[in-house]
Amino acid sequence: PRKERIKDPKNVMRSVDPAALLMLEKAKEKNLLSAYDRFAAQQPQCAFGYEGICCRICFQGPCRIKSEEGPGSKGICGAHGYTIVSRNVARMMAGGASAHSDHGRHIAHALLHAAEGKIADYKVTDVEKLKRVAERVGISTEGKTANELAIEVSQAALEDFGRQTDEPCTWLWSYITEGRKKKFEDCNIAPTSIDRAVVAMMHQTHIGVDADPVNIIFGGLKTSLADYTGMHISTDLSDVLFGTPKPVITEANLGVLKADKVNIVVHGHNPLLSQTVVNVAKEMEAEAKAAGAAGIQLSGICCTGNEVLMRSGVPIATNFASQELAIMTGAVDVMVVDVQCIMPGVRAISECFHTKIVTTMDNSKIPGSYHYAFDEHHAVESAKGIIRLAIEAFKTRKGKTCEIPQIKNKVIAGFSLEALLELFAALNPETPIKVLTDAIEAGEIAGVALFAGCNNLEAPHDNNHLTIAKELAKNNVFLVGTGCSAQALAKAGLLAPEAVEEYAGEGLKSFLKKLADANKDKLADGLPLMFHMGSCVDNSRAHDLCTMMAEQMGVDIPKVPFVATAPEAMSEKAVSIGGGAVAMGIPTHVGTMPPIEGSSLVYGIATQIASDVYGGYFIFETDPVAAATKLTAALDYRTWKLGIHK
Ligand code: MSK
Repeated sequence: PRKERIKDPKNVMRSVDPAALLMLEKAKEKNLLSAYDRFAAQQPQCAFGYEGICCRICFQGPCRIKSEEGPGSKGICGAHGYTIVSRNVARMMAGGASAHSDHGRHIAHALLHAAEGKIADYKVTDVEKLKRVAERVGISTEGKTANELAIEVSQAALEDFGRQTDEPCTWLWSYITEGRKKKFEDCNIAPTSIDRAVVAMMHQTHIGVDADPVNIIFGGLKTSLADYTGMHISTDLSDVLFGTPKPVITEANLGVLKADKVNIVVHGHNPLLSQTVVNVAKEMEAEAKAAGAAGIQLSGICCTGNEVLMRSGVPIATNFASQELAIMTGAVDVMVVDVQCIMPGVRAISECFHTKIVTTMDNSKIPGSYHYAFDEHHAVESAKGIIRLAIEAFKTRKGKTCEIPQIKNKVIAGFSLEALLELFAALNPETPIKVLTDAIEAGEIAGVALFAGCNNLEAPHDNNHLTIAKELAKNNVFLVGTGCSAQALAKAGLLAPEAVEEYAGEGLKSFLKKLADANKDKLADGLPLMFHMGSCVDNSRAHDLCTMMAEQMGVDIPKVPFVATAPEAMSEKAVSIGGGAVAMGIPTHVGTMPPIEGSSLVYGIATQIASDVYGGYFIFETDPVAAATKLTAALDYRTWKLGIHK
């Protein structure tokens, strides 16, 4: 697939999102550049780097694997291609684990400081969730106030970052099956602490340390499980601070921007500031109106967008690949960004408009942007400052034309695991998860697929997400999603009930109809084709769903009809999430090629040896229709092994 990409630098179909296509047309007219143009300009990309056989770990290099034999077939130190490929990919896993976990650490500190009374702008919002988490991680709730419990829970979470003894991370061990615990112990891939797993991986892949690709990849899986731990901490403690999501009805795509309102777009991943902006914006409507605006319009991009969508119903503006296109509408007054997935390109494009880019985190600045140093002690103050900056920017926009594509779709989202189980409970109050597993056992649905991950312009923007989702729905697969994948479907209208009628196979349709009928009193609008479970870190919610299914079915995860797909993966976090899913025993499709094709041995470890050892494995398939066929086959194989005949 990579060779085709290099031969086709123009990547003719750039997006399947009609709003993005409209903006790309306008960009062309005005000669505005975006990631779509830069992708084409980067072609042909370096084949050595693309295949993972470029080593830059020491600066005798870069070394490239140039031939099959002779001195050019190894790095200067003698590193084989398989060592170079595995070191590179394992370092990606460590990078992803660092990003998710640092986010989790930030949330844990905020909860601890709020509970200790050191910060006033946050508090324990969801006491029931706090109790559930405490019980799950083995902390007694008896006779403790919410703050006392929150202190113990956040301290236990922080211990998972820096433990120096050899017990596995609490958040990992508390949420997985007994079978997985044994497997991780046998393979020595259970992290004892997040920071240690990442440091160990950086050491293991230093020049002249580990040359064994299996050992390196297994070390990478340990960082992936550290990543899982950090994601789970982020999800749990965000729910405690801001509330566990419940179903919300909202909209998605660039049409959610409003020319007559102050448009504030929140972008990145960490809900600490963005949720405060959302909360404070309600109080500042009057200030916006005094400036001549019809009000404040909030919208989101990437996973900060997902966090505030899930808890407050804030509409989605767009997803990763098209973030610059939102600014090209001329309607965005402030884009407030925190960490991860923020293209530095947003700053350059904002120069052509009145838009202000506001960075907020010490570790994530863009030269030339406004920086509001965010600390949780002054969250409300920072949020107010940012909203006032947006109101000022709105004043300078008055009289200028906005070119907002009038394209948006209805979205039903907010399906935390708790919310999903509540839907099931309407049919089976005793054992809600049985509603799902019974439907699989009856052959009504083929299994469950988790859609995760990013956009990668190697594939036409959003095309893989939509094609695979439609194909799987047609084949009666129950769909859950997170991140930019769920946003792709939201923008295209697949998180609206109408999509069920249009795309679901007969079995899935009848299953969703029963569920919708039983929940009519709570969700009169019906149910979506895919259940949006949240941001990237909320893949932990989907993992918990899979674990519950395993426990209900009385098997370990490698036997559960559950698959995952990252149709347009691109980030280190995606590599880490993928590694974790495979270690958990889940067949995991990736629709854009990670840099591993330079070693058939590493490719084999990912696609076959992983399966033999963990029961989960990677499926690399860039054709979305073929990918859907392979995912359906993986589900069918598992249902057949369970003795379920459709
Ligand atoms: S934002 S990691 S592009 S999903 Fe979570 Fe989207 Fe991927 Fe970033």
